[in-house]
Amino acid sequence: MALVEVQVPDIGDFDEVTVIELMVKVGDTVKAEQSLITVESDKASMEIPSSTAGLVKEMRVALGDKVKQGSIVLVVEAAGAPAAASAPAAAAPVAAVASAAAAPAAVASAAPVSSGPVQVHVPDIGDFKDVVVIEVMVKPGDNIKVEQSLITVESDKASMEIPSSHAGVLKELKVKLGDKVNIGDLLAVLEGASAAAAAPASPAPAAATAAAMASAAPVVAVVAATAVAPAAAVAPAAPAHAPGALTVGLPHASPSVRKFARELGVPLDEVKGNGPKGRITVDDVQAFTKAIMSGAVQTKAQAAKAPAGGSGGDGAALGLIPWPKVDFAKFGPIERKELGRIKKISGANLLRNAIMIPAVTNHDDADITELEAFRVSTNKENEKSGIKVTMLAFLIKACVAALKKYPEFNSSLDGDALVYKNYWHIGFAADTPNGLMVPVIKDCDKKGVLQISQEMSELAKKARDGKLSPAEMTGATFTISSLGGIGGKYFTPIINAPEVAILGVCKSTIEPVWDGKAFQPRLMLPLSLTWDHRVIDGAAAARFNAFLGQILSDFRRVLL
Ligand code: CAO
Repeated sequence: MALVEVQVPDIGDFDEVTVIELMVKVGDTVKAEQSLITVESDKASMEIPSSTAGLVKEMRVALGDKVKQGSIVLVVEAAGAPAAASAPAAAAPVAAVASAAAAPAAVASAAPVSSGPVQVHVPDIGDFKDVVVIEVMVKPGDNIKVEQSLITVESDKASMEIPSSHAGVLKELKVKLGDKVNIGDLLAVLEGASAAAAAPASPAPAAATAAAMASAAPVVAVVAATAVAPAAAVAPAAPAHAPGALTVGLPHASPSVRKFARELGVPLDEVKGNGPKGRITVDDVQAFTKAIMSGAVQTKAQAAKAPAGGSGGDGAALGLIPWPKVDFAKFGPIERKELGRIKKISGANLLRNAIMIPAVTNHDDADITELEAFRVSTNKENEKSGIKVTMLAFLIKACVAALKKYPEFNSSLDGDALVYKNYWHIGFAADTPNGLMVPVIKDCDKKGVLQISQEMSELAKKARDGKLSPAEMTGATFTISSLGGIGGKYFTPIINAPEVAILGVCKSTIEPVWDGKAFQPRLMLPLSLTWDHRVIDGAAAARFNAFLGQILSDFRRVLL
């Protein structure tokens, strides 16, 4: 096994550059062309690839070291490496560096002298073809200086900025994010353009032109003309950033880190760089990804989608003031307990539904005196069957009758259309040790009260035992939330989207009801119907409740 010294290859006109990132360590196995270190001059950063594959035996550079062409980066134990492998790296990366750096020079030298509208074209960008526009740094109306960077393009090997050959007001930009461009393509039209007086008359040395770029665009200069990632697949055409984030320049990261972030879908402009000069490293991208996965942080996109308040977002996306942050321990002893999985899921759903649905609740009472007597006698008769009928089973049947009479209550909004469902699957809220669950009884129109009671008790048990299957929790067309067994008078249930209404039921009580001659003791059931005002109006809701009340007070109406 030959020991091979890997040297800094020809890095064009760059003299001494600083090592700002070590991408491998002793003991690592490296591939040929794999990036070993990142170096940076005052104008550009670039990655230095390995000329040979093998095991890293010794690092010869450290962070902050100054290196130049021929400096030994590291020593690898190369399996079967030819002696010549100790020569500087293959020509390809060198060309990439040189051509990227040389690009602005070509622009400047080609600049026509004109006082009218002038066209700015993609200059000679060396061997690069179909490079993707990953950043647009100017917009129509901007006052452009000579050498000011207009766009950033990226190939699989390098990213580079394309400067303007002229000064003037940007009239028209001819490219957009994601476009692929080539040498000679029209980039922009400037007006009131002055000649590129500052441009050298003949091709300037790459370093000199790059320096001009650097002074014109100091924020991004450091990522210009970067070179050489492993010769991997060409980066996807999709822009690396959302358009809104594209105004101030690329985050400070090498092309390989950029590529890595893009593969993971990490928004690089949200990653804090911990490398030298705030540079974003692979470790930073990995740490960011881990933090996202663990839920410790959110991307801006997630925060924008997340609901405000406790279940995720802080409400910023809705333009709300921040959620209050209180150190409760200051006021007394506390215990912190993470929310369970079901609470988190249902919380996020409830919050979305509460915020997004213009919901109104109508309260009413139903006289269930006779129905309750019938229920009690039915249970007595069926004692041996083991099936206990509760008021909720009657309510489900009564609701199906009301839903049939008022079909918009059994519908869902789909964009600008209403989807009416010709099936009646009723969900019922079940209180479980893990939180609220909503099992669904399918085809309630085809089932009797006894069957519904039986299914309900089975599903409620499954819910409490955490054994409900997804199929048993989906497909509801309407939901009932009954607190009847617990207490209360009225409440405002939250609609279970994409349903458009929900019935809340509380504990029935004997109340004095005027029959026209005298007060009679009647068993009254409090009903709270919440409905989506986009679909249902108040009159329909009042009718629905009234009809429900009629059925419950005389259940024979269900048959009509
Ligand atoms: N008025 C008076 N009593 C009622 C009643 C009502 N509206 N509804 C039920 N009851 C009585 C029952 O008859 C039963 O009495 P007995 O024990 O004397 O027979 C007792 O209350 C308990 O009933 P239950 O709660 O076991 O049965 P149910 O069919 O009414 O409800 C279920 C089943 C699963 C819905 C219920 O157990 C449950 O989980 N309720 C909570 C739902 C909930 O949390 N909703 C809120 C959602 S919004 O946050």
